[in-house]
Formats: sequence, structure tokens, C-alpha cells
Amino acid sequence: MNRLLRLFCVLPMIVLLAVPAMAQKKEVEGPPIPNDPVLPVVPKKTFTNLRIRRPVSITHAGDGTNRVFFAEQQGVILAVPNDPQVEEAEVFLDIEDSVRFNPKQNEEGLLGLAFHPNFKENGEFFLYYTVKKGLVSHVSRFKTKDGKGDPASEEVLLTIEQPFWNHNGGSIEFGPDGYLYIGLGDGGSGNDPNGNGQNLGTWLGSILRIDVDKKENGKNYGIPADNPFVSTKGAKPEIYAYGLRNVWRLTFDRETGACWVGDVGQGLWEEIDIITNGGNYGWNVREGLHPFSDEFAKPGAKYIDPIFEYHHNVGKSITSGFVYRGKKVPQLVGKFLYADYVAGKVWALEYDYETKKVGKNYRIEEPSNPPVVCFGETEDGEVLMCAIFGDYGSIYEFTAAE
Ligand SMILES: [Ca+2]
Repeated sequence: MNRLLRLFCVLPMIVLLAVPAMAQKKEVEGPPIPNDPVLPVVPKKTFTNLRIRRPVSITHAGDGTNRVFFAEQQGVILAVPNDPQVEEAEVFLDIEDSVRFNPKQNEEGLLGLAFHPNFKENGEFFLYYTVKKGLVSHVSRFKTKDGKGDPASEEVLLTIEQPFWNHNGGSIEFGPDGYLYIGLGDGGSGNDPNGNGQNLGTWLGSILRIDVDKKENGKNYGIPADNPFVSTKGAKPEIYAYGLRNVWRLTFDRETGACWVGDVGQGLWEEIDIITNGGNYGWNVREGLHPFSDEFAKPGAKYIDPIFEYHHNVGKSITSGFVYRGKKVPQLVGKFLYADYVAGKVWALEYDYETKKVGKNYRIEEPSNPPVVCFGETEDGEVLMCAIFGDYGSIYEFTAAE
């Protein structure tokens, strides 16, 4: 495969650049394209009166207000009532002047938003963003003032050096244990040139887990006692799992607490992982279920395979979503919603936690082939999906077909 194409087709959000390049290339050779059954579920546009720039994170505050929060990649958080007809959004926080975002290198920006589980009481929320100057990401705590986010309240928890502009990850989510999980990328470029995926001495290529309710050892956070590498010499104690290339979205199943991750592949395979404490998910020794490189392989290392993969002849950049636990669409309950940004396809995957086996991988058809950048959950438990057309996001809800 053409090397330039390999670099281009790996990123969650570079497709605007990648599509013209790919149009001139041969189709990727690979296994037969699966004939996925179609689920009678229809994504329907919602919040159509709003003009939201690139909403790459959608969530709620868990405070009983049932508001929906859209984090625009440029650095603005909008808040609206959970009403599809709403016409105006409130600016909840604006830190655009502090955020590095370049539409031509569009993996940077405000990439993650999570509200503290006790937000209603303490007014704390957390952001992941790339900093205006230099190649650095921050995970920061903010507080509210008069009901809105207060930019002056920022307290930086983590400063993450990023060797390249791409593969910043950027998911932040509170787990059922109350700790903050942070999904990172391998630092970027292509093929993980520095071997960050297999290196426990760097945060890159890992999922981190921190305790935001403690301050220890001169840091603005604590390390959970059962983080897996707290006693490993040379390892970063924040690391919870590693061997990941570019986590493009990490979520928790509200019913089982399982941590689901989509890991964007290099040149051939996109994968879905269920993350366990201390797990090594293989990159860059493995890509999906396949060997990739021996360069940074360590003797005796054990790699956890993804629960599911798809070839680049199906799609080229996974956007992982949620195990649906809403009420509106019974056909979706218990299935894992995800999409491919490049192919504009949406699926719902069956998975059995007991046998640890996937079942059917259902297509959810949407004729516009939406370039899906994220999924979000509302406070009432429904799932929203966002695709970006041009400079603006289109928000979808899921409905049962007539
Ligand atoms: Ca992997």
C-alpha cells in the first residue's frame, strides 16, 4: 500500500484530506467484504435548529437538568436543554484562545469533556485539549461560577508531551469506580516510530486512570492503589492499560461497567477492545488480530486481542460509541454502537460478556454515509451520534424503523 495513503487513512478526522488522495488509489485488497445484516433502526437528524461547529464530544452533566453538552473542537462548550427543537445554545465555557486547532491538521483541539460524578455538588468538570503553543495536551479541572464554566478556574492535572500533531486520543470518562480514565494515542506520525505503544515509561499509547479527588506527591491528582504498574520499575503509575495506537473513544457500559474502546488502525485493520486492568493491547507489535512489527516486541509479552476487527476494505477509521442502554429503540438494547469515519458506515455489534464472543454485526443504514466523529449519551440514557459535514456537525438520534 502506498505509504502516504497509509499515513493518511489512519486518522479519525483527516478524511477531508484523505478522500481525494484515496480516490486515485486502488481498493485495498483483503478478505471478502462481510454481508452484514441490516437492523431496522434509522438515524434521524435532531437539534437541527442549532449550528454547532465541530462537536467531537457530546455528554451530559448528570445533575438532573437533562442538558446536552456539545464540545466544539475549536474550544467552546455549548449547553442546551435536551429538546430537539431548541433554537439557541448557551456558551457554557469558551477557552478557544487557549486551544490549538488547525482545520488542516484536525486531530487537535478540545477533544474530551467529562463531568465529575458529583458535579451537582462540586461544580467540577474536566477537559482534554491540545494547548495553543507547542505540541502538548492538557487534562484540566475546571469549576463553575454562576452556573457556567469558569475559564479562570483551570487547574492542570496532566501535561502530556505530543511528539507529533496527530494521534492525540482525547477521550476522558469517569469509570464506575469514580476514577477518571484518559484514552491516549501513540504520539503520532505513522507506525509508532518511537515504540510508545509498548513502552510503560511513557503515557503515550496508553489508557491512564487517575483519582481526581486526591492530591498526592505534589500532583493535582492521586494514583488509585490498584493501578497495575504502581510497583513496576520505570513504569508510569498512571497507566491502566497499554499497547494502543489511537483510542478514538472510550466509554463504559452503564449496565456492566465494561470499558469499550475503538483503536484506530494503521494500514489494514480497525479494532474494538474491551479494556482490562493492566492489559497490553498489542500495538505496534500487533494490528488487530495480526502481526505488525517486531521492532519493539519484548520477549514473553502477552497481547490481548480485540473482540472484533474489520479490514480497510470495509472502513478506515473507527469511531467507537456506546453499548446502548436507552429505552427508545428496543432493537439496540445491549448492542455496541460504532461507526467508521472514512466509510461513513454505522453498526451495532452483539457481544456476550459470558462467552466473550461477538454475535452479529448489524449495519445501521444512513444514505448520506455520515463521517461520524463521536457518539454521546444523554442524561435520560439515549445515544446521540455526530457527523461533521464541512465545518458543522450534524447530530443524529436513533429511532426504530416504521
Ligand atoms: Ca490492538
